[in-house]
Amino acid sequence: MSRLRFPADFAWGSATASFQIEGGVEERGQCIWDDFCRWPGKVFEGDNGDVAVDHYHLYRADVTLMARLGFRAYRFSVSWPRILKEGIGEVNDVGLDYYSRLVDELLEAGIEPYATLYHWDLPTALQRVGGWASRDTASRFVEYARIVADRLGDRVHHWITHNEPWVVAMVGNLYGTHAPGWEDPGLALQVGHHLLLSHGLAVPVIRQASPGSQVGITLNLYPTYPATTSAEDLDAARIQDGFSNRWFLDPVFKGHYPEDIWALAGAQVPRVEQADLSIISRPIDFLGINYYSRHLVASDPSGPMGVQTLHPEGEYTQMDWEVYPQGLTDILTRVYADYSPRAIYVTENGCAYEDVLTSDGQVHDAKRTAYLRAHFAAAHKAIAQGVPLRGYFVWSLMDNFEWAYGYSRRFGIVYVDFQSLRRYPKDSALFCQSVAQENAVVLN
Ligand code: IFM
Repeated sequence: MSRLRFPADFAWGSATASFQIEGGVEERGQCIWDDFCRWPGKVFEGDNGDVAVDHYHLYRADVTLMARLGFRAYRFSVSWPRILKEGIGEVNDVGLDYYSRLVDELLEAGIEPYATLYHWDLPTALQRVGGWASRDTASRFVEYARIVADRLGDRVHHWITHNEPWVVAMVGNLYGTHAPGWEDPGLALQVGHHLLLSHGLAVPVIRQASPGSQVGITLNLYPTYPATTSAEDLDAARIQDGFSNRWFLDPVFKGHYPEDIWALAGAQVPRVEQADLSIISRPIDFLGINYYSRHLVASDPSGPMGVQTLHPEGEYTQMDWEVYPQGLTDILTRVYADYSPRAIYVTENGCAYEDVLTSDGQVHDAKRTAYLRAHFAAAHKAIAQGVPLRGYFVWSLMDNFEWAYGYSRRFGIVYVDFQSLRRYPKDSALFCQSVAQENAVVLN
């Protein structure tokens, strides 16, 4: 048995996102996910976020639960249409007050708030005038960020501009399986550029409104491995890595798009104005990494970009994502070696499995516990190799609306009965509690 101890001030937390948990639809404006849920066939069984797990009304009890589980940090997102129902214009004080109360409640419980400004719920009114495909939306985002940071900035000291801009751009605009549901490669790259631009524009604004705070961005990253050491497969891995990782990492940390992928994109490259990349690469205080799995790829001239993604033998979660803890060590060490972020947080990591609630209110989710244990150990390995990893947020605090999968995928360490909305900590929550309390992971 070995015991892996984490640095003294390590932030153990859980993460959620507004649309996935809040509900409280009557007190906010419409967003693109409300619309997407009504698009027949796009979301599992037409599920929606109207009630979700009603965190909007149950937040006090949820904060108490987090504290009971020993978490000292919580990553949540602010719903733009709850602050500005039309995306711009009149501020919805009810919405701002809600987040202010949430933050107070967290602080009182000894939990440090980490606020994400955009976790995918773009106001419908802004989508009607082009959404992220329009450069104007970047400026609208900055106004929204200023309003939120002005109100919460005295108490929130960690800000994340965007969650997974790759997913917003590609899954929403290239693959069409997320809102707004388009399938247009050029549009997707333009959206990605505007997301990055809005990030860079917002950084100094947040810093001004929230002096002394730490500002960063969260990217979903996939360590990418070639199937063999052949030149073709190595090339396929380079391309896949460029598309999934470097397309966002390079602009943020190096002030340019990766040349190889830019060339591959041909006529689909985004329109970029002169100062954009220096704005996008303004220094940030930390990088958030969301890690779930890896890519294993081979060359395939008939595949997209000449790449085929393989499905190796192994263990998979209910999302059909391979369980690959070593990938977390690899992505953390690689990102630190290539980009030197000042600090890194794992802002999401977790898994969906088919959980069963027993008649006495327990969930014995041994696979999730094993998954988390192995990934915590993988993070520890990276710290031992010098990576400045400052915290780790489990995705997710509780079962919630899993986007196109609706309520059919449970990522929580707390089980939610979607009918009664009662919460039941799973065994994995108790495991996280022991890790957070002891600041150490025990390996069998
Ligand atoms: O639920 C999502 C979250 O909103 C963003 N990152 C991945 C999670 C699991 O799919």
